[in-house]
Amino acid sequence: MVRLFLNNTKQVRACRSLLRSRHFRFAWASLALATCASTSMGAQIIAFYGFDDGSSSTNLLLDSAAGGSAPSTGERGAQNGAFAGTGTAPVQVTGLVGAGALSLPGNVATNQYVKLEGAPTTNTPPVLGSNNFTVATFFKRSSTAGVGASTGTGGIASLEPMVAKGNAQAEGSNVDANYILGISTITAGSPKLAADFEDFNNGLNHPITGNTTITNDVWHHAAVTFDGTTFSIYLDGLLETSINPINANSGANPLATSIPRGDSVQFAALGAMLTSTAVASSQTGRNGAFNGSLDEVRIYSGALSLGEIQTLAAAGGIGPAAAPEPASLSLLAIGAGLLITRRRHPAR
Ligand SMILES: [Ca+2]
Ligand SMILES: [Ca+2]
Ligand SMILES: [Ca+2]
Repeated sequence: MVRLFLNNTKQVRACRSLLRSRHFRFAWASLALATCASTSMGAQIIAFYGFDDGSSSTNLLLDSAAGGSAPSTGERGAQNGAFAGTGTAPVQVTGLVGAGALSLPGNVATNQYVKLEGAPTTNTPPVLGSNNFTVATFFKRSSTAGVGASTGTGGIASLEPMVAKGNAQAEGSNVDANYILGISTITAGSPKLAADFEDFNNGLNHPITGNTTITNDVWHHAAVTFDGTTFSIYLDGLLETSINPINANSGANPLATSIPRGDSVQFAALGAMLTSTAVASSQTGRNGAFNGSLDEVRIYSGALSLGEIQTLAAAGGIGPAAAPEPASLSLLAIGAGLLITRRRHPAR
């Protein structure tokens, strides 16, 4: 089956019209199972952290909506970060993109991390949840490793969290995890990109792990997407792994309940996994620690396409050059087929 990934309603309509046409059916009979699908419709950025606005703790952690660079439509308010925990604080370092990046010290026992969604001492209703999502970031993992922690029963047994909204807390309610993106250290000496979420049915975890061993002390780009049915992770602008999560215990309508807990009230964080009760003054409610740097952290309310993820990675000089939109290529191919058909059958 051929699947054409399109980026807006107009392209989807044009694609479907071509697939219905007599010329198309004649010339492309072998591709009769072709479908038209959109990938990134509805994906809006809901938070963005560039770490470019100065080294003070306030400016370093600004969501772009609060005066940072390049805000976009769909922002869910100024979800500025705040340092939480005790001990050594994260600092601003030279950015891969823009002036700065965030360097996290990565010790779960004593060091600080970044809590998003409300001040560290208040549990205001979190707003960075979404059933469908893209979470993306540049990262440079330090050879001085962080601290791996379990994402929950049936999840990833040892993960250093980079961007996460959730922590092992309870099962089957809004204190399940919405999204967790980090580095799996299950296999010693062979860290891999990894992600997890817990579903609406009973909090079942759906872990996914990449194939490529992460090189330390080098910038990479990571992204994880859920588009309603497919959970995918991308490293340096290339697809690593994707799965269609289905909870076998979901009963009559597994697809409807095997989706991420977009209503999670666990707090989003950088360099940590937090429960719904995480507080600033201690490490209570925290698991895992990432040791290294993050830059250009982006959270979207929908799944970006491969081409869009490659564009993000290319901003840091990483991955393949952003390819032409897949839709354009597909329509070009269909158009060529149409021309050939017309030349072979001028009387039609
Ligand atoms: Ca930056
Ligand atoms: Ca849980
Ligand atoms: Ca679970």
